[in-house]
Amino acid sequence: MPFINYATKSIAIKIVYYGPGLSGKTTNLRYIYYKLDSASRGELVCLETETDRTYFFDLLPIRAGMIGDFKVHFQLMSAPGQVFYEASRKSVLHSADGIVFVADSQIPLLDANLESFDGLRRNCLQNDLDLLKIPLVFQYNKRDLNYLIPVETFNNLLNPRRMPWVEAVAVNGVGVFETLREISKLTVPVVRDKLFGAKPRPEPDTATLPQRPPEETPEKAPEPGRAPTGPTTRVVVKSRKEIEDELELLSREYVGK
Ligand SMILES: Nc1nc2c(ncn2[C@@H]2O[C@H](COP(=O)(O)OP(=O)(O)OP(=O)(O)O)[C@@H](O)[C@H]2O)c(=O)[nH]1
Ligand SMILES: [Mg+2]
Repeated sequence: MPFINYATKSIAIKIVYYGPGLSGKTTNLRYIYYKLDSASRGELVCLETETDRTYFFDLLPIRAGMIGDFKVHFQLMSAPGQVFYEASRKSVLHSADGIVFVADSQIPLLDANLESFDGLRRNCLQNDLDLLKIPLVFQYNKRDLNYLIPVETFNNLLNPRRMPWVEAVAVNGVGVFETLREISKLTVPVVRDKLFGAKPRPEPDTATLPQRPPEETPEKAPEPGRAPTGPTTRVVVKSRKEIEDELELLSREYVGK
């Protein structure tokens, strides 16, 4: 669930880069950090060992346009890939709004990718995240190397739902912003719908309200502590199309840099 701050009119959407050790998760975040000017992003925080391996997480906040009059920030986080950091992976995934699975395309690493994806399933379950519903994008990284796992094999084994996938050479920036754009396109509308999709809550005199059409699903109560409680709060939001256009523009800006 995204974090929404009604006082500062900002929404934080958490995207977790997940995948086996050394697949290139931190490399993605570093590239985004170096390509964006400082007005569009915060500082990159990397909690790493002396050998540049993530042991807890990386965090990069970036600005991502508006939903209505709310500023949207993405909190890009990478989870550590090394097998013994399972507890860190689980806590980084907590409350994720979207996941990028960064796979290593080298043939000998097929098992490592599959194990990592199994771990993702397990950690999603433990975090009450539904891997079949949460926005998910696959990045097949290191396509510059020899002896590659074919994309078709990857899709058959990891991605039977055919969620978006991107072939990447993250170390050169190839596919990095495309991946970000894909996960943005999936995440923002879901977040918008979760937060503002339902009609404003009725005033206490419910008898004066028109009947809800039978096919509509009932409004969900806002999560405690995350949404305003007063009945007067009203948020005007853009349509899905407008948001997608905005993201398209934004990603063109990114890619152009
Ligand atoms: N050849 C090649 N090397 C890459 C590519 N992307 C990343 N690397 C290299 O792979 C190594 C590991 O990259 P990281 O980004 O640190 O990997 P990670 O997924 O964050 O690893 P952990 O923190 O241990 O989970 C680094 O030496 C990168 O330069 C790529 O597309 N091609
Ligand atoms: Mg890392």
